[in-house]
Amino acid sequence: MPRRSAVVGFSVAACLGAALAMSQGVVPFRAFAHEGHVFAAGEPGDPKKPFRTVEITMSDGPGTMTYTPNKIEVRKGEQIKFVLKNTGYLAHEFLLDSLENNAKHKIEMQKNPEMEHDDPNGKRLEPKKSAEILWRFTKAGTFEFACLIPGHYETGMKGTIVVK
Ligand SMILES: [Cu+2]
Repeated sequence: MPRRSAVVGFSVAACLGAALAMSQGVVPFRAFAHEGHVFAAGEPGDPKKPFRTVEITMSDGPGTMTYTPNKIEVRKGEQIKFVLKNTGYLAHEFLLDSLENNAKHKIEMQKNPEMEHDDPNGKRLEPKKSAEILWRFTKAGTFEFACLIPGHYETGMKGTIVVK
């Protein structure tokens, strides 16, 4: 099960980083309250609370890979249901995180290109598939959604979410 262990390995690394940050007194303990997961962009949403639906299409063509739209504005505290549709010919992913975490994760993905995601903040979609993510944006700031399959980010698969 190389895929599974790759994902676990990444989580352990994230937790070690969290523990180190806590021991240095840099980050409050509450930030790590989600079963050991660190979600920089907020937290998984509550389907019983109101949400706004944002549809995002993933597509690819000769020399291009895109999310449409690739810029979204959200109010702090708002819940968004992302309806993800892969209309391309290749598999794509949608990983919602801080720019820093996506950059670190991208390096992990270069070592383990087969790493697959099915997490509260990230999905991998085969061609012509769709998926949903319900997310609550609890923090103001600029976050990113990205496809970290090697080569895709560089070809344009990144988007910005501004939380005000
Ligand atoms: Cu992609």
